[in-house]
Amino acid sequence: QQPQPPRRGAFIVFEGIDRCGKSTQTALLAASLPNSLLRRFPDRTTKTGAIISSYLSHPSSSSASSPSAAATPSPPLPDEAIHLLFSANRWESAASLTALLRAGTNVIVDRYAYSGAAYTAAKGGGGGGGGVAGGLGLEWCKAPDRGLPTPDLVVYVDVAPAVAAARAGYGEERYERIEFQEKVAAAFAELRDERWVVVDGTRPVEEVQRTIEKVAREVVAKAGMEPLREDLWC
Ligand code: FDM
Ligand code: MG
Repeated sequence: QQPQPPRRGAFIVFEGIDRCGKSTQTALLAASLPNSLLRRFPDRTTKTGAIISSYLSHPSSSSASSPSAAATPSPPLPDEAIHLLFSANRWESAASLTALLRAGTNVIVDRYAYSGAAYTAAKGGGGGGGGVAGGLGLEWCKAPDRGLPTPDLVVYVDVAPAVAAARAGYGEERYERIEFQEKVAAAFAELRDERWVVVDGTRPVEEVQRTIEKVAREVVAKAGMEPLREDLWC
């Protein structure tokens, strides 16, 4: 028998609209799944992350007149520019994610490229449908993330925007408005692929957790037999 290389880890992505319960569920899964590590996007600890974090903390209507920018007000970031920063923020981590996965760690991430495409496409005319290739159409939005590590599983935590809006802390950040979140949800629906599992985020936390843990364990068992792919949306 040849010595076996270490089994690779599984790459598990959580997606959903704001306040759907992703952060709770990613933390619970990371705590219950052996040999796993939790990351989140945007990663606000890097240089691009600091710009993104500041962008998100301003309400969309008054981004140019923030008191903290009073001395030298900088113009608001165009939608295209912030979109590319979110993507760059993922590319900054791509090599370290693949290294962890190859070394056998299961990597769980709270948001990924699907959020990147869905949130920007939602600005570009509702769901990004209609085969729009330019502007902020869905294909344009997906392009910068092409070739990132491909998840083995995307857990979509499904909660209606009106339900999410009633949860604590809603409205603190830029995108947390019901009408916008409806468009984000429509764009997410267009991004669904064979790796997605949709879970009902209105069920009790423990029930959602058990459902996710069961799927995740199956994916972890299978991931060890398949090569890691770095061909997202290629
Ligand atoms: N978001 C997140 C984007 O618009 N693009 C992206 O690529 C990512 C990863 O940032 F409203 C949005 C989604 C959300 C906000 O994320 C911050 P959290 O997970 O809600 O903190
Ligand atoms: Mg949020």
